[in-house]
Amino acid sequence: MMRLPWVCWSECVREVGWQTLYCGLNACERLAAAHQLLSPTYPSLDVIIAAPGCNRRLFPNVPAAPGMPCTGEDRSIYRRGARRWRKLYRVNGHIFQAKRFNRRAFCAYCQDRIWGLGRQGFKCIQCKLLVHKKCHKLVQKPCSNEHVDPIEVKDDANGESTLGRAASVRSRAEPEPPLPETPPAPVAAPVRNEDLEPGSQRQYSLEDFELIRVIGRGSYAKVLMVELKRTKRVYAMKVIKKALVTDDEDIDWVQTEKHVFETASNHPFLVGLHSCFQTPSRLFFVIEFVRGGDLMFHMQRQRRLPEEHARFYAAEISLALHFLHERGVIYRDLKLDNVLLDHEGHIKLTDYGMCKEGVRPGDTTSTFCGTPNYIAPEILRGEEYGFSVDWWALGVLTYEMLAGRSPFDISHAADNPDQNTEDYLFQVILEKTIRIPRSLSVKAASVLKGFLNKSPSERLGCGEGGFLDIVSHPFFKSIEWEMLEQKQVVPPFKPRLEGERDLANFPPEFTDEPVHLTPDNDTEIADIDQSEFEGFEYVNPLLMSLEDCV
Ligand code: ISQ
Repeated sequence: MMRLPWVCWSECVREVGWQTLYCGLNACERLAAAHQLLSPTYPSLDVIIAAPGCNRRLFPNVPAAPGMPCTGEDRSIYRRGARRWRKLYRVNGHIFQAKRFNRRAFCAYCQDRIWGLGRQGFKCIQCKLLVHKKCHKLVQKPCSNEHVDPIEVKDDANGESTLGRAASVRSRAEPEPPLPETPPAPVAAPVRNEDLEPGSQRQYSLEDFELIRVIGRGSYAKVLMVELKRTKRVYAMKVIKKALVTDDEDIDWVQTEKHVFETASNHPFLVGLHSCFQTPSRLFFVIEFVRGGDLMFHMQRQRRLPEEHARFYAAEISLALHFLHERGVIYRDLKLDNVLLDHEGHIKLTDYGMCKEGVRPGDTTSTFCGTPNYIAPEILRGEEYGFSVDWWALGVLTYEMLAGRSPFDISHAADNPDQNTEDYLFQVILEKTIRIPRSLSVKAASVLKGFLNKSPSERLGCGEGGFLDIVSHPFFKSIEWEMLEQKQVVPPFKPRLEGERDLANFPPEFTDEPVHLTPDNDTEIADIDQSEFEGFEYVNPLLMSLEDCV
């Protein structure tokens, strides 16, 4: 386990709605990395860190009032992104990662070509040796570059190795060796609208939209509020830099996100897709705009929610998850930040980049991924898992709504460097008995215990009765599920909105950001294999016909 040379140091203490934060951040360059490693989730984590010997402070001030940020404070640091840990296979000193090759490459073991669909090849992340997946265990030649990248690898059941921690694996070694040349494919040329057959779908491009404001930001993407000039309708636009989508696993998530968007467009509690297009440097998802902000934003202002409110959100989220599960999709990234509220107060889940598609009942998968505070014990134990992980995450989220803190709140451990790591959080998730606040009703306590059962086979929603066990749980007795699914139940809270474009429910650290996209950089573009993004363009026919009604 990595030891961190940080000491805990708090300067000013303040109330931010539902939790206490100490701020007084240290401005040394390692802050971002240290923050990622030290603070397990978002705000509850009053760790504020300073490197020994570094005394430049970002916030040597106290906030004007409880709940207000310190001057210069960027609240986005409290939102933690989801991660996908890569699976690596160690053989003869090589550390192989699955790769998809769409250019010519040859197997160093059998000399045949590596080509085709799926992750057909393996590449050593140290010496860059390329082999077929089927040949990787047979490689006799030891890795020539074993000293690079000390990476923590834990053995999995197959005697192969699964990586434990994201930060260490994300750092990539040297640049890729050149593969035999084939000219890079051009960006799929957008069809010009005037060339389309009457009645066929028009393609969109950046020129069709006016960029209005930044409304969100994640590790890979920036989300903007935009206007489609032709109709004056407002949309959210997720912008992803192709240069950040560099390896095959990343390209997979872009494709998964697009597929799930297409499925999601048919459900009232899932954000739907309007269109997709690309420029040489970026991918664009145009998404329906959901105006009420996310549950993270609202929880930061509410401390905790009345049971009635939490029940309503948990029930709508359950319907959205069940819809995805029925279509073979594990969502894998349920968290407060990904639950949006529409203008009436109904929920919509967003962000499908972590989803796993093609899962039939009884199927399992094994990728180690998610947002640390919400990761289910079976993932942490390295077990194969299925839809159960989403019901666990719903338990964590419902607990947060009802208790105003995480069930795995380790903020008390802030000043102990050994207890401030992600590994410690994972140990707590695996071993700690969850304490339910005594202020909660018996039914609420029971539903939380049901979802937060560390054994997936005994977890609520995962037994023989499946989703019906959730529907019939006493906590949800007052829910009329059919009415709920039709949006016929009035939400308990209506976001305050003055007009269609009011951004009062989005964090100012995003909305105050300048909205422009940086100009394309030719050298960066030259390194992008555009063939990876062929066929990304998409127009949702349902939304198109709605638009034509305008
Ligand atoms: C839609 N509306 C508002 C915010 C959003 C954030 C991410 C994705 C879609 C969104």
